[in-house]
Amino acid sequence: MNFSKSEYMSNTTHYVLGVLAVLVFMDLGFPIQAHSESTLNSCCLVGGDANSDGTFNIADVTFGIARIFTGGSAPTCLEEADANADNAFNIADVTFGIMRIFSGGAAPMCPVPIVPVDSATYIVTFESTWSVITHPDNFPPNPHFSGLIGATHDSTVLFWEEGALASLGIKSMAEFGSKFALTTEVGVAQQDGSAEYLLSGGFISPSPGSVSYTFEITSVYSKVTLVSMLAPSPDWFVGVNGLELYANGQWLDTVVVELFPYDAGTDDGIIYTSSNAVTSPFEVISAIATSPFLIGPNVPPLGTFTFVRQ
Ligand SMILES: [Ca+2]
Ligand SMILES: [Ca+2]
Ligand SMILES: [Ca+2]
Repeated sequence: MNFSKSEYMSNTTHYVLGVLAVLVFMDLGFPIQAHSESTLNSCCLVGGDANSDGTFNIADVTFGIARIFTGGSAPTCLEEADANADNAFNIADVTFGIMRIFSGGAAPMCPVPIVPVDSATYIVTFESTWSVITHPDNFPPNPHFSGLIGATHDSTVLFWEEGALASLGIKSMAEFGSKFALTTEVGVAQQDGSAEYLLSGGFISPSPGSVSYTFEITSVYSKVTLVSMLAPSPDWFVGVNGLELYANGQWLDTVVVELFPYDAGTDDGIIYTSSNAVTSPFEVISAIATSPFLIGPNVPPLGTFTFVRQ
């Protein structure tokens, strides 16, 4: 039987209207046996091309309906059948295809394959060398470091940075060794999806000494920020910001970071035991390259963070 173009269009329209009626019927709450298949391979060349013949058209919609409702052939490439690119092939893709063909809906696309989350456990050891021997200039009594505090996070958040003003969390950590405000800031980052785990470890007293802390980390939030106040001091601290532990799809086995002193820019004191003197206005965080840390031409490190994957 031959159809004229108008008859063909009319038949196709009736067919699609029938399918839409089925879909509406389903949306009203009458369950239709349908299945959903996940798409994790990466075979997609033409988005929405459920029958993998190199083009997307009404035949792909028909193919998808046959598969879902009447046990028709499986797509050779599920990603091509996943017209709405949500990493699953199901009735929503048929609807998406119909909308594209008959109502000017969005064009089908190849889905971005889901990358599995990779997790790891690390032990960080903070070893402080800061002592009257390494930094004899006005070395204070009771030298210690406050409890480790920080987070694992992605690249969309920065808790501190040289050249930037300190947050309230960094200020209170650097001046008083307090974890409270920085913990709140990590909580905000967790809420907005930029940080995953709060890191909160032990202190060192007296320095020199060491403390270790074990933490979990995942490849989605593979950066580490971790800080500690050196005390007594006006607003001085050590730490890392956004240290990357995952590179080229692999966890780094061991990362050693030498720690140098930073000034939070919030207290004016110039010796370890200076009394409180608010910096006004606040200045940016800066590496300290002067007394009491400058020994000859250099500032010797105050210690190290060693991150070892378990
Ligand atoms: Ca096709
Ligand atoms: Ca889909
Ligand atoms: Ca200061």
